[in-house]
Amino acid sequence: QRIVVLAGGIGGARFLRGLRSAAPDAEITVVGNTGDDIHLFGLKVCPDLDTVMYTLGGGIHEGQGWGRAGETFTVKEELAAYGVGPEWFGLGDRDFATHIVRTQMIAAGYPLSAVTEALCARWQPGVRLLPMTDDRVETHVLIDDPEAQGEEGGRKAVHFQEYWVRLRASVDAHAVVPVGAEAAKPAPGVLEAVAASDVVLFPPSNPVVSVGTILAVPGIREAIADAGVPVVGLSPIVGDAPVRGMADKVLSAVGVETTAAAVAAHYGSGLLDGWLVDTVDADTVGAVEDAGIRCRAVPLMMSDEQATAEMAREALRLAEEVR
Ligand code: GDP
Ligand code: FO1
Ligand code: CA
Repeated sequence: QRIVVLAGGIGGARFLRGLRSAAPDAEITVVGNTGDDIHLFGLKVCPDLDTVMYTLGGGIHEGQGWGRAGETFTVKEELAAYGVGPEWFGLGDRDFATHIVRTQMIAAGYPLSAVTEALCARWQPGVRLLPMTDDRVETHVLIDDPEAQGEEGGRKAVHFQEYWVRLRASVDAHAVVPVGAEAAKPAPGVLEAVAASDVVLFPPSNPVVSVGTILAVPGIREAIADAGVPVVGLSPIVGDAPVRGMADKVLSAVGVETTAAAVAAHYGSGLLDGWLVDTVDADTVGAVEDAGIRCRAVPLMMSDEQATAEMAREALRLAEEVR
């Protein structure tokens, strides 16, 4: 069985760990979000690709969900001693090595997809990890700018990481813009993997800044629709709130309510064939089905690998039902 998964960071990575154990013989291709990528200290950092790679490769800081286990921060401290920031983004010493290798290979002319493959040669994630694109795409968030002049008050765009990590999404997002997406091409292998897939899964990743950004790369959404295979998603919203993180802030920026049913409607029946909501949202199953999307309520908390594997089995079962 060939499975394609569009993944963000933590939600995508944890789901993939469950999927890998639920379908050990499947050929899993992960299309990873690169809209969160940021250049810091001259280095290219790919948080979502690295979260998937470290999580599946056994190098993740489990409690935190991102970054390396057993991490130290000597380089960050030394940079800070020079007054060189940003201090709000915690790059650890072990993680730095990944970004140095990546940046060096890119400078030597390798595309990000080749670099990711090289990094994965060490981590052996057990899936094929592809960036959504080799081109530069950067998610920016439009927020109020109290400093700006003008009667209605100005606005400014900040990098997604600045909005998420520095500001902790504490101010309203007026718009979320995947800068560069419209001119980006899917990375080599992405469209081919989708076309050859038996099922496409949307893990419980952020629908706006993870899955939404991947779908913003021209050709990917179309390839999924054209593949003619079941497309099944799992809700990252449980009990009308994100299980973790601030997805509600970016959902309201795109005019979507923070409910499992509204996220399904946002993807739409033109894209999504099946949708899993948590048992606490069982009352919304009817609304999702009325929108033309087959829906089931099952436990969706990824508390451990067994529970996550069961979620993956439910998603694959639902895919068979809608096939
Ligand atoms: P990020 O890039 O690290 O933010 O990770 P993703 O975009 O892949 O996933 C983020 C989403 O995962 C958040 O909106 C969370 O609500 C969701 N999430 C995290 N843990 C769980 C869980 O155990 N169950 C469900 N259903 N969603 C989860
Ligand atoms: N998230 C944080 O909340 N604080 C950090 O300092 C931070 C550093 C960091 C370094 C490398 C990396 O791969 C991820 C990192 N993250 C950090 C996670 C992260 O960038 C975001 O949670 C996701 O991109 C949100 O989608
Ligand atoms: Ca992310």
